[in-house]
Amino acid sequence: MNDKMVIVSTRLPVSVSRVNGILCFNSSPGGLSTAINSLKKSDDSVWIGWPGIPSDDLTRSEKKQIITELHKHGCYPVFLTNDEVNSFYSGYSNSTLWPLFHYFPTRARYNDTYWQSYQAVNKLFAQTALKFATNNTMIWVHDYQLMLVPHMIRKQQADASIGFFLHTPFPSFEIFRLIPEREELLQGLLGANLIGFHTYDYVHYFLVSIVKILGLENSLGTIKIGNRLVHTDAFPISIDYSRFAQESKNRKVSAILKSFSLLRLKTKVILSVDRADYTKGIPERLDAFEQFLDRYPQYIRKAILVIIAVPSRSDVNEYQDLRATIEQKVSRINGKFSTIDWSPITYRYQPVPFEELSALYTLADVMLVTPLRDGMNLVAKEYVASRTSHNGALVLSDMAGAAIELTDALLVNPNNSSQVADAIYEGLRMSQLQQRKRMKKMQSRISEYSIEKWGEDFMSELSVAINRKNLSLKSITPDQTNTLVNDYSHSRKRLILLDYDGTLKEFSNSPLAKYSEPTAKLRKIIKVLTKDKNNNVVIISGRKKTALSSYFKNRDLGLIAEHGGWIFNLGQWVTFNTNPKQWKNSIRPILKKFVARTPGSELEEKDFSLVWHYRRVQPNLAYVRKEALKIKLRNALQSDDIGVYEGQKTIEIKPKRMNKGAAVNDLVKTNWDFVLAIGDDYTDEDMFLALPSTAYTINVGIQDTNARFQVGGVDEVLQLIQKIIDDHKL
Ligand code: ADQ
Repeated sequence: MNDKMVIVSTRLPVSVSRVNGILCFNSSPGGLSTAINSLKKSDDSVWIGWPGIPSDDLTRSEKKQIITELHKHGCYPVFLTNDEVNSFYSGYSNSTLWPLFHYFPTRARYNDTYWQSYQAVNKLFAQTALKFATNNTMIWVHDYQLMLVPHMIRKQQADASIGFFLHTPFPSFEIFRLIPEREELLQGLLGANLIGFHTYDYVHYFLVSIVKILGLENSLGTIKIGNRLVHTDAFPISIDYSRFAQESKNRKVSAILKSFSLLRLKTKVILSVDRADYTKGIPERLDAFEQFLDRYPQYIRKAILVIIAVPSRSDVNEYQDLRATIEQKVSRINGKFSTIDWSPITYRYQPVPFEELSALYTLADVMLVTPLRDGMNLVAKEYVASRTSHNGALVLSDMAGAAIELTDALLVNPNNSSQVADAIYEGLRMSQLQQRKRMKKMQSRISEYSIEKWGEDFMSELSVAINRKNLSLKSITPDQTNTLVNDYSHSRKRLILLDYDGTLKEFSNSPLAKYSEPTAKLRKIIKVLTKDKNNNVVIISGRKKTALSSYFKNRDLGLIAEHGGWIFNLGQWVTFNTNPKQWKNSIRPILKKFVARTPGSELEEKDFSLVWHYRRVQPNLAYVRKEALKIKLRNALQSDDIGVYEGQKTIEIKPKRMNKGAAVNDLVKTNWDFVLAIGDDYTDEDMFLALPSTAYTINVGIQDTNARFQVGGVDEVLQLIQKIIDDHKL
């Protein structure tokens, strides 16, 4: 990873604490820190985040000391006050978003002070990131605490290269919609060029929320927002595989193992390692272990459960309660099954050093990883990597993202305690052959896609996303614009085909003609263009002929209405279409029913087509209705000649052969020296295809197009035409 990178995450890999008045620097617990720290970063990369100690407790010289010490680790601190830590970190991040993202809505707290603080702290992070960002810097923002940062950076630096990765699950729409600030959070993320998730399920849930809450649709995971493209994809996070594999053979680890073996005395070890978090399902796991001993008493004195819980977020009430619950359960189960010289559960509420963790992974016959929800879960992967002897069994919750990759684990529903109890039993009894077979398969998957690959994969997709913004958008460059203007000036016989709505005029909320009158500026531009005797200017639109006639009275201007249904020729409107009465009569009642059931939608009846408009419909309802309507219409249409087309917030039913391509067929037979065609939607694509390859075809927008060039919006179209006019005058 050689590009300059600014990593932005709430916590740094190094945490600062005060012990007996002295500042201490330790590595931070948790999956994000473990994962990103394993990436090899270039020397001028920097990782910015909160060092874990509130700034109110620090003197100026201590802050300097922290900056200097962190600098040695490639980090830079964002200092947060006690209040900010309470409202932003413990509050909005860990008491609102965390429970919701893990499907615990009843634990979520909604508080406006939390939200205010979340915004303020996100701003602080964005500003700090911008201090380090130069033109070719990749900014990689991490996790649910900083969802507003991408948009905040984008506002300051429009062409910034920003990636975002979410380490938690992205919940389904029904959960996400509960968040009072759901729109702002989604808008915040859409500031990024690439948004990564652990699994495709999370990508899908995100895209559903985007369409239902913001009304933005996507094409194969790419969302168009304004004149930008935002890409989404799944990048299942991994671990530093070789570090775990090698560590298990380390001498120090062997020594620790030896000391364990003395205690083991042929006891089977079931291991559980987590941050002490209610999402990890530790109390539920204890219940399952109790059931296991009840059901399979032959394992009393023959199997022990080692529970390692690393303290986490202990200033949040839920976490204090959780610790109490775990400890009560441990002591009750120990009380129930212990003998004088044996207890079934060994419990530690503390972080363990890496060598010891590795020794425990090497020791465990069964690894019990049963979170109630988990974005990925690295512990499961760490266990698999540590099993260099290829034996051991992994019992894994199917609510963890890791379950999608580790299908050779014993997969369980963590809420089904009897299933978990049986899986422990199955793991302990599994034959060596079976264990090796399963373990090797899982190892081959994880070793191939290690943390470094994960990081490289994300960064290379980010580069693609950034380049795509410039390359495949076909944005017309200043040089190409100059050539176009020059060709215009040097030609004598010109054809200019202009779509109306979305090209010359911004969309209005209503399809009624009176709401989309041309502006004075537009009228002037059209007048100047048509005055030039060398120009044949044609407005080619889906509008009704009455609308176009009322908009433009210029005698020299050609008009094509209803996508070619009507052509204004020699002072009168002509058509070649047949009477649509029959198919319209069968389709109209369906559309009327949808209008009645969908507040804000309208039916427009043109001479040769019917259009259902949903621009003013609540986005989530529009999404559902539009999909249902398309299916209904396709089933109802008897004739192959009539098609159902999705336009800009419209569903249009019209004869297939009535299209802009057919409409310009006669026009292109003339020998023109210069052809310019501009349009914004699918109807214009037919026109682009019908024109000679030398024509200047321009799509308005950023979707895939047959046009040779693209411009961002109506303003740019008008600017381009104005430039043609101005330069031609010179
Ligand atoms: P976490 O919720 O922290 O991570 P996880 O992925 O399991 O969960 O990572 C925990 C890390 O902490 C592991 O590397 C583990 O070795 C370490 N650890 C746990 N207990 C420990 C102990 N007692 N002593 C020492 N180390 C301990 C978040 C998301 C996850 C996602 C990761 C990475 O919640 O779903 O997998 O980020 O994206």
